[in-house]
Amino acid sequence: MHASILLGLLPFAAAQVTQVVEAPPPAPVRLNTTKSGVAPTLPTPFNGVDTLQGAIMMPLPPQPGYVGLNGTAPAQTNLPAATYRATLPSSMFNNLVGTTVRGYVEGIGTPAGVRFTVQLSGLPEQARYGPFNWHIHTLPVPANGNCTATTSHFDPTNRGELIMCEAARPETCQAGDLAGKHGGKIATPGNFSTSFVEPYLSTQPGSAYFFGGLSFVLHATNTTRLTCANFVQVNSTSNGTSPSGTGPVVPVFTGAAEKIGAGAGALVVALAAALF
Ligand SMILES: [Cu+2]
Repeated sequence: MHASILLGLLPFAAAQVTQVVEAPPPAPVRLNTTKSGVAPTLPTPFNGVDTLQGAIMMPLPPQPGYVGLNGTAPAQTNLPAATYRATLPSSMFNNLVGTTVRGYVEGIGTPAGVRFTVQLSGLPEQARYGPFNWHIHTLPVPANGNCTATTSHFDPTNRGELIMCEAARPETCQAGDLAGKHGGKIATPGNFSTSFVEPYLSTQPGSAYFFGGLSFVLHATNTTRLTCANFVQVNSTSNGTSPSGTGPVVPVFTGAAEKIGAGAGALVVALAAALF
């Protein structure tokens, strides 16, 4: 190959290097305490726990009797028949996975809890990035689409996430841990859909279990946040089909400053794989 051709390729090579180094991945952070510090089930000795973006990377197995500092969640009854829908944006918060996950999560109040419908498409490659975790988080997604700003799982009973949710006792789980209570991480390729009734969330504004205005977050297996959207009230209700597209506009991520570069993201995945 002529040297002139090589020189011509240099700008492209430089651009690729720049893309990787300008957005380093968040480093895992080792915490020596957990959010709730719930007794009596902390390991002895407790040597801390690795977190990524505030989430525990490897929760301990479920343990019978483990509940939050605020006790178990009470069942939510006689809820307003209001519908709240989180519609995923057309641009992924984190594009390291090479695909855009689209779809929505919708919840409608019933006499006994919230009936949720989940419809996702375009899930990333399972072998590299899955299975995918999914939760309701404590804070809304800001206008710039930064999923990290949603902070931790919605957790009105202050349970923490050191110990995995015991699906057979959902009242002891974090209220926002939809995956933990309803089928686990998403392990199917491509598309995913499910529906269920969730007794420990509410459509009643003012309730400690109200999820309106909060956010839905989809994670890669190492907890990296892939995409997110806010639950906004909509007039129509789901009948199991796709949304009409007439719902409110949700924030669409357009900036680049918060994104994780593809190469950097792969490093995070590799690191997580090494830890597992
Ligand atoms: Cu989450």
